Amino acid sequence: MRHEFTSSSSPADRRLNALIRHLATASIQSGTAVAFSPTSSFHGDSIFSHVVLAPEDPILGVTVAYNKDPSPVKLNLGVGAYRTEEGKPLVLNVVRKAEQMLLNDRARVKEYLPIVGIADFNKLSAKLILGADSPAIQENRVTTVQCLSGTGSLRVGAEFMARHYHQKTIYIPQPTWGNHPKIFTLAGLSVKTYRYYDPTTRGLNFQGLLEDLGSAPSGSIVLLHACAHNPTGVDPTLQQWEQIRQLMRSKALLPFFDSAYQGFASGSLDQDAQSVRMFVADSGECFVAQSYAKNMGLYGERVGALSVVCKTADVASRIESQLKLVIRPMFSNPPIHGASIVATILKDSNMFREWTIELKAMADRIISMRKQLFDALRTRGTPGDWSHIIKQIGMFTFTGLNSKQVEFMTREYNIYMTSDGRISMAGLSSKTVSHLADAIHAAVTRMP
Ligand code: PLA
Repeated sequence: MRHEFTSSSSPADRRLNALIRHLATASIQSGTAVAFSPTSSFHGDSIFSHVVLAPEDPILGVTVAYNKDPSPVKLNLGVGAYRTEEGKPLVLNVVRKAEQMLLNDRARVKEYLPIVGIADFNKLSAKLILGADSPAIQENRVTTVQCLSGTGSLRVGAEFMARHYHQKTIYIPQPTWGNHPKIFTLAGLSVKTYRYYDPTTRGLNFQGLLEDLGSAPSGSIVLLHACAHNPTGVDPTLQQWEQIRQLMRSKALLPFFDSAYQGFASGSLDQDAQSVRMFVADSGECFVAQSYAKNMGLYGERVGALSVVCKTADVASRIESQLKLVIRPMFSNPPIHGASIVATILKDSNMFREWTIELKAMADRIISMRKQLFDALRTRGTPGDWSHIIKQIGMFTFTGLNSKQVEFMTREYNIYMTSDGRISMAGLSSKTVSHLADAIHAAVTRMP
């Protein structure tokens, strides 16, 4: 522990020292350190008057704008949050049932959890993503820690790598979820991209991907979307995954899977975990960040897990001890409620089955919305090939609409989406499809 505090070689320490130096210099230069007095703070400018107004988040800011719009026809297709056919947020029945059970259990208390969270939740989460028969789990080579949803799991994993992994460069797909570069940069990693999406085919740029990973320095970290790639909705085929695996293992590239949509791509939890399981089956090491936001509809409960699959049980337990040192000063220990819901559902075979049925229904509704939107554009004779709407998978369609067209649709049709042309299919319903198709048709014909 002593060593932890005195060493100045870790990236976290270096960042902290740089920040302290910067603040000290800035306050001397601007004179704020000397000028401060109780009187000047009452009558003069705020000591924070230099703080500039930050822009809204590119995804969550869409909801902020949507909430301000009084129009009755407004439609929020920004954030990836599931809505029912009635356009309402959905709490799964099985989640309500689990909550009721938890509520009825008078033995439950509100004590702090251990730093790594609920043991059952961690075991069951690893089983869910790696498979019940995973040798890695049986051989105790996996360590899992409960984190704050997918984002928190990614951040904890990244902080660990910045401290303990020899390569500090992470390759992320181009494009990717907008929060990825920020999470990894702030954790102290250096972010580079690999080619992923080809706008001309609206499919995977597989050649570009292989070339870029092929020329990445040996040992680099590679972020992979386990399924339902966000924002493109384009995933490699199983054969392509196998080629990616071989290439990455041959160059000792370290896979960091982001699994935020297990069950949402195909409707099957097992099928959507195949990419991850392929990389675990070869006995190599990897990181996996899981989120229960979408597949269990637990968005605001912030439930997720980080698993590290290691070569040996011994390494796994040492890594866990270090993950605790990352978590303790970050959020101390995770919250109880959401993870208790998940553990209750995962450990009861009937509830688990109920969950898979509700999950499949959500995935199917999204798939049906793809078909309906595609048909509606065809009926209107909207110029262009829209088959990518039904080919892409997961929560989003990457429409190919440009930022001007998006702006037009928001202004004229009160349809809210991210400026890259991504629409959340989960926010669409049979009732709103024609409004969206009208808007896309107008955008494409009036602003080609
Ligand atoms: N990873 C990917 C690929 C995601 O798309 C998201 C969420 C997360 C991780 C993190 O989710 P969590 O922390 O809530 O578990 N992406 C959303 C929401 C659905 C967001 O931007 O926060 C999106 O609209 O892209």
